[in-house]
Amino acid sequence: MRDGLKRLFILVFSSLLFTILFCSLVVADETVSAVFPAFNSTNIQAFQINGNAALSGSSLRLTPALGNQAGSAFWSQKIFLPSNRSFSAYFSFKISSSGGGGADGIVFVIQPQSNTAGSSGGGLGFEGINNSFGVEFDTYLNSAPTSDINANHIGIDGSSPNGKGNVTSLASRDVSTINSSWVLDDSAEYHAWIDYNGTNKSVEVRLNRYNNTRPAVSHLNYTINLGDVFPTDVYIGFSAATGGAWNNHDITSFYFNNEVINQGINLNTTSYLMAPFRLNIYSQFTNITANGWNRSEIYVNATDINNATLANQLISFSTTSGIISPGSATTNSTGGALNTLISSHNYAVATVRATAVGGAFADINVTFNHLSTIPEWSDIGLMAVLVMVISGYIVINKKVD
Ligand SMILES: [Ca+2]
Ligand SMILES: [Ca+2]
Repeated sequence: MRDGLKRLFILVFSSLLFTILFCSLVVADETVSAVFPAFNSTNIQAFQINGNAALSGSSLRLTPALGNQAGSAFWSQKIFLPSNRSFSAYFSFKISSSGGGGADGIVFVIQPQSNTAGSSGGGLGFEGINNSFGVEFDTYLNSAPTSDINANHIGIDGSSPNGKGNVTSLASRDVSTINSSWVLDDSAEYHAWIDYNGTNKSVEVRLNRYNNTRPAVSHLNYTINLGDVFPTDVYIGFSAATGGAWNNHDITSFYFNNEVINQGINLNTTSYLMAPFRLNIYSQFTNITANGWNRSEIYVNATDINNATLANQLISFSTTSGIISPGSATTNSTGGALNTLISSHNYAVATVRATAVGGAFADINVTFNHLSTIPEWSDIGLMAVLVMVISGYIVINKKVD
C-alpha cells in the first residue's frame, strides 16, 4: 500500500516535471511580415533582384567580390506600415573575400520609390533614392562630402523631409568601439537588429558577431520622425556596392515586421510564421438598396510567395468613402474573404483597401455610377435649408415694406 502511494507520487511528480520542462521549451508562434531563415530559389521570388545581386547558395548575394558592382533586392511589392512607420527588422550578413582592401558595404533600406533602385560605389546603392531611410554597414572610408568616420562603422542615414537618400550619416558608430575585435568585412556572420518605435520616434540599431542573441542595450540610436521621410506604403530591402575595392556582400537571413516588436525579433524565444505575401482584390456592383445606396461586393484573396491560397487570415478593410461592413473578415479554405461596400450615389469613386496582418495590401477603386431616383437625406436637408432661407428672406422683406 505504502509502495503503491510512493509509485503514484513519483508518477505524478515526474509527469509534472515533464510538463514544466516541455512547456519551457515550447516557443510561441508569432506572425510577421517576412520570415527568411535562409534563401532559396522559391522564397527569393518575394524580392525584385536588381543589378549584380543574385541568389548564391542559401544567401542573397547583393554583390560578388568584383570591382564596380551594384546590387539591390527589394520586396517586390509595397508593405503598409500602419503605426507611425514603426517596424522591427533582424537580419544576418557576411562581408567576405576582400579585394583591394575591401569595399563598400551594405545598407538596409526603406523607400517608397521603386523596387529597382540602386547605384555603385560609396553611395552604397542607396544615395539618391528620394524619401529613403537606411542603416549602413560601411567598410570603406570615403572622404568629404560623405565624411565617413572610418572604414568599419554603422550609420543611420535618412533624407530630410522629401530629400534624397544620403550616405552622410545622421549618426554613426565605429564598430570597434562595440567590440575591439569586430571588423565588418572579416568574413564572419554578423547579426543586426533595427527597431523603430513610431511613438517615441526612436531608431535603435544592435549588432552581434557569430550568434543571434539580441544585445539588451542598443549600439546606435537616433531620434527621427520617419513620417517626415517616407509615406506609409514602402519597399523594404537591401543594397550594396563595390568600387575600386570589393567584397562579397551576402544577406544570410532576414526577418521583418510592419509593427515594432517589444524586445525585437528574437529567434531564441519565438518561432515566426510568415504573414500573407500578396492580396488580390476584386469588386462587383451588386444592387441599389431600398434607401438608394449603391451596394458592391468586395472580394479578397490571400496568397503566399508561391501563389498558394491562405486560409484563416484576418483581412482589415477601409474605404475613402461610403461604408464598408464589417471592418474585417477572415479568409476561408480557398483563401477568399468577402465584404460589402455601400455608398451614396453622390460619391463618384471610393478607394477600398484590404490589408493583411504583416502589411500586404491591395487597393481597388469602386465607382458609384448607378444613380438612384430616391433623393438622399443630404439632398433633403439641403432643400430644407434653402426653403428656410428663402422664406426668411421673404418675411424680412415683407417687414421692411
Ligand atoms: Ca563608405
Ligand atoms: Ca558611411
